[in-house]
Amino acid sequence: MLKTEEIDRLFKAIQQYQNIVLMIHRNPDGDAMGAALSFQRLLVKLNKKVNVIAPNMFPDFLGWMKGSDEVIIATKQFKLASQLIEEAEMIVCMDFNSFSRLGTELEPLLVQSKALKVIIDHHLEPDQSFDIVCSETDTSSTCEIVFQIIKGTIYESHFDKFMAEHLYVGIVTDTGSFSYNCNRASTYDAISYLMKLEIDGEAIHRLVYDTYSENRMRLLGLCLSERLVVLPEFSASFIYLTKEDLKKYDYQTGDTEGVVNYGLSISGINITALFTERENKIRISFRSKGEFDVNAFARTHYSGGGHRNASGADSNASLDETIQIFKEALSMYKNQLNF
Ligand SMILES: [Mn+2]
Repeated sequence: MLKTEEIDRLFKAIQQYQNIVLMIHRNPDGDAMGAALSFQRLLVKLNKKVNVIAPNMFPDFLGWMKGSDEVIIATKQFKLASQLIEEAEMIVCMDFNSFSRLGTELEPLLVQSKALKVIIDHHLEPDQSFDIVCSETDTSSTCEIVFQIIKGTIYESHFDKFMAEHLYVGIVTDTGSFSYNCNRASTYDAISYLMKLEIDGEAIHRLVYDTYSENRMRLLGLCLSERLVVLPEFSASFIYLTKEDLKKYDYQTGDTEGVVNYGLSISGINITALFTERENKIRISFRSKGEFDVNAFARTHYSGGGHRNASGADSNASLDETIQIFKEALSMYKNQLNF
């Protein structure tokens, strides 16, 4: 549950501090961007100096979001990012639950910072290192939490079309266009409220989803025809991509976004994974149906984490070894997976 005391403390801190930094996680997604840009909009209206910092670049399909061009990308402007973090009186971490999701360059800066540290997030088991915790795992998205935080306060009158569009992006993308993590009436109450601010949900959907490059579409084709492995005995599937695959299709950040979900679209499959071979590690995404907990699965077998039905991890083993670990882990859950 979002605690009203924490929301009160958050707004008291906002009144108190002038210089605020909003941080989002590595590989920013629609939820992180939507949450930070809408919250920034509120804080700017309250005459705060507020910057959004992302560890690395957001995908192109979010480039239309107003204010995205002012997000400070640490890989491009590290000096500026570190200076802003150092000067900040208050740092709000949005859509991630531990400093480690910032990557090795920014993490120490956050740890050293004397700023008041706030988390606004919906991932399981947030770090204990935050001063103010606005975390609720039983919700669609961080954007929905930002909505809940503001709604019902004296700041509610600041909601505008700009904020509504951005919050809508986060809810749509974190629920896969209302196909998972979306069985709560509160999500639709929020959507209904945002719609009344005259946003064009259909246009936003097109801007976010109908943006494939030819290479990205062909990479998806490769994934489905050549790189998909189905393991019916475990109700499991996985897709893998090698470095060479990514190179061949001129991989751009975000090109594998959503690919993992196809493995779960097969009838009778209850867990799936996407293994992507990057420069010095294997990036893994997990998805599951129903009660099978891929947050616990990722934590136990790969020191990763996330949500019950969507999680991720990095592996330092080779691609083959990483896939082997997956297969061996599956055999421990055979009964839980055949539901
Ligand atoms: Mn999220």
